[in-house]
Amino acid sequence: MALSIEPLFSDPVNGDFYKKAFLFLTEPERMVSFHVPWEDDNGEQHVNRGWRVEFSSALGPYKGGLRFHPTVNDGILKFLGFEQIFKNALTGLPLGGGKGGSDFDPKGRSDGEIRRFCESFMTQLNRYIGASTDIPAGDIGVGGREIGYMYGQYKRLTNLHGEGVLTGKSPLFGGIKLRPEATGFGAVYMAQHAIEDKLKSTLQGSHCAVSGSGNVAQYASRMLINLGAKVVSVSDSNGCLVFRDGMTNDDWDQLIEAKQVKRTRLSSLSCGEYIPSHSPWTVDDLSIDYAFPCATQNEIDSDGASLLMSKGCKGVFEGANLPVTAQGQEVLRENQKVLYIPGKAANAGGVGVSGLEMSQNAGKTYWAKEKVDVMLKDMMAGVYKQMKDGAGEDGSLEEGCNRAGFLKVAHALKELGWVY
Ligand code: NDP
Ligand code: 2IT
Repeated sequence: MALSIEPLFSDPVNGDFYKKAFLFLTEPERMVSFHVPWEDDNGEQHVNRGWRVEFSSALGPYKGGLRFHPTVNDGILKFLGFEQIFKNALTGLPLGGGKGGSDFDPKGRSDGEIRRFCESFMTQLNRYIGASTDIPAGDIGVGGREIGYMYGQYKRLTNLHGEGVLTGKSPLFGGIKLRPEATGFGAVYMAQHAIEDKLKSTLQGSHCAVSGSGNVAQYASRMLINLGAKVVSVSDSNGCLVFRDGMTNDDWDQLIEAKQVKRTRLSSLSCGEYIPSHSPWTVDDLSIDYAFPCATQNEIDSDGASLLMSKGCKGVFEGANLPVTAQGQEVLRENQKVLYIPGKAANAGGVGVSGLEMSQNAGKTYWAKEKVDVMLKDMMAGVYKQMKDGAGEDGSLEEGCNRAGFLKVAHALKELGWVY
């Protein structure tokens, strides 16, 4: 991000202002941290830490997901919240940026334990959020089930119902249709735009490696299959499941059953070839035309990026947030032909449809899935255009999206009188 923004600091007219605005944005407006006590199924008490980073409200209420994972700490949430500011700016909706979560590890926990944890988390969090203040959603370890339990507790505590205070809710109580699919579908729509525009090609028949097997990976895979691409991998933190001829619809159904219903590991699936202790970025003999990292940050290091380049990979589209390390990014930049689209553009469809859920809730109504899909496609086309325009004649798409997001927020800071 900083590498793309730095050249703006020498702009003869606005350089000093851009520098001040960037520095202003590097610290969150507010950050809260709290205890989350909860009881396991044996009656034993545990206490985890929860956080909410309210990073920037320049464009609108703080907006961003909640992550439950043992690696969560304030530093990780700050980098995620920082990225979220510029991603949300690119959606074209009036959304500020935030992120939150807990170091709670949901793996292996019963439904009752998850519910008790979510209720306790919301007992603390509810005092900081609101439909016009801060609107959390899901991220790693937080899906529809967790959002439901948190919203249930929010309703009990506040006597406010039908509020767009959380997004990613069930369509039974205000959730927008297509939110579960939005991040993965959006990443593939973005890849389609870039491949058609820059390579005059399509995804049809191409070998696409997907990492992760959670929400984003599941629906990126679904849309890639719909478009005739071969999904050659998915993964989890224990290993990689490889489909050399592409995942079939039956394989995808098995994946969904395993992950959404049984909540089990990829190693238990009877389809594909399971390679323990590997990710799609470490398997030497896997053909990859396009990479869709959809697991977590720093999953593609310089070796992974070099391996992708040696295979002739033509595009990296980040479904996850910051999945390529700084050294891995250098490898991609050296290869000037590869289409590299950062998460703040490629995965913006998730928060974009969350923004639509807020509008839907404010209107006390429901929108048809087809309507939401059209709006998601338009939004991704808009993000692609801003990225291309931001790149100008010589810049990369990476620079273009970083600059377009930043400039929008910087100009808002000036008009609000917050930076002058
Ligand atoms: P899920 O919890 O649904 O799935 C996460 C997946 O990533 C799992 O397969 C998990 O494997 C794997 N994973 C997590 N941590 C690691 C790790 N340290 N090493 C290897 N694999 C890991 O999360 P999502 O699909 O929602 O999120 C995936 C990424 O997409 C994240 O970077 C998130 O920030 C980003 N994102 C999500 C959006 C959303 O709407 N959900 C929107 C935009 C971005 P395991 O089960 O073994 O942990
Ligand atoms: O990283 C992200 O954009 C998300 N986890 C989704 C945030 C949201 O508010 O829908």
